Amino acid sequence: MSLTQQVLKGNRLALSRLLTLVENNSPEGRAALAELFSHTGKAHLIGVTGSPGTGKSSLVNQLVLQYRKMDQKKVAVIAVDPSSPFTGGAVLGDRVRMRDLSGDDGVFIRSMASRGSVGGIAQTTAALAQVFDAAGYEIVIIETVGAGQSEVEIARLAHTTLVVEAPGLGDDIQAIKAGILEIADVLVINKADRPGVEHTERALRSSLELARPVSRVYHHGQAMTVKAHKPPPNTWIPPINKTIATDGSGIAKVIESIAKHMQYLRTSGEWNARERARLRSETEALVRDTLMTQFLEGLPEGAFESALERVFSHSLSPIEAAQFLAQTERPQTPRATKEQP
Ligand SMILES: Nc1nc2c(ncn2[C@@H]2O[C@H](COP(=O)(O)OP(=O)(O)OP(=O)(O)O)[C@@H](O)[C@H]2O)c(=O)[nH]1
Ligand SMILES: [Mg+2]
Repeated sequence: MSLTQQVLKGNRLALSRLLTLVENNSPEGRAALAELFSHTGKAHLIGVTGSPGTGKSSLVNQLVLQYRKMDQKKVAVIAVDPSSPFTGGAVLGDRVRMRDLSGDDGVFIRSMASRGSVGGIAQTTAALAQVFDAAGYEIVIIETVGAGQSEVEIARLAHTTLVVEAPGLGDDIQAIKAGILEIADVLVINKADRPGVEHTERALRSSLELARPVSRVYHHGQAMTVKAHKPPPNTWIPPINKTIATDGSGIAKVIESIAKHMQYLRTSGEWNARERARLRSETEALVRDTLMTQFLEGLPEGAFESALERVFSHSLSPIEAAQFLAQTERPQTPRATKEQP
């Protein structure tokens, strides 16, 4: 039986091996992804992001426990650590916090360290999520540290994004600075057992209001802005949920918010729109890669490098270089064939 067939049959060891192949972007991994694609499109991808130490892993642990208790859905967790070149530390910490999940065959946890570019992380995460989706994991949770661009990329991948805050973390909401609030579908204030929860909640609410559409009215001849009384129908306003991830308080409400968001995505047509946008940009990126490879392979040996040298010395602009290369006469046979003995 092939590796992909074993994965589809639910073999965990095969799944683990395939995830490694995919993470390393190996040819076998890419071939397997292509084979598995027709089995994907069913999973609910949930992103969990927020500043370091807000309790994301603890929260994910609780969410998984709850999903398992509720309706026995298979749940996968991808823990992404964009800041660290090694998984070591993160894995150890997360293992402790997610130990309640070990021994459950319906749960699979995978840690991933960053490799190079931001686009790389998002692409690899997407690929791993596809494998889990094909393997029948109905819920795929992606945990990532809120550190900037990579979260936005990963949020674009997730259907529902949870942004986790905690009271007293250097306030007034690191999230706003990082622009992370804009990607939130559900807001979670974790560590609700700590002082300062009300303050965090107020700050979050006011920044949410700021983001909401306003209308202008005139009062005694003076222009005033007021909040629109009712948001236009079919807009999603991120709910704020308070949790204590260490004892599970408030988790049921978060699950409810996630379910409501899912329902909103389905009824508003947003689910389809997101899926199409995601698949389109993935396809476009691959077309670009393919064309680039074909283009470079078709050029005479060294033509690209020598054009680049002229760009470096500013005797040719990048646009001129591209035009020049596009017009360069191509050898009849591809270089690879010509070079063969
Ligand atoms: N008091 C309290 N502590 C919590 C709560 N949730 C998590 N913690 C603790 O906060 C610390 C960090 O929790 P993690 O779950 O590792 O946080 P994280 O956001 O995943 O951290 P990174 O992945 O390192 O960014 C741990 O010591 C947890 O036990 C909570 O609700 N209340
Ligand atoms: Mg963590």
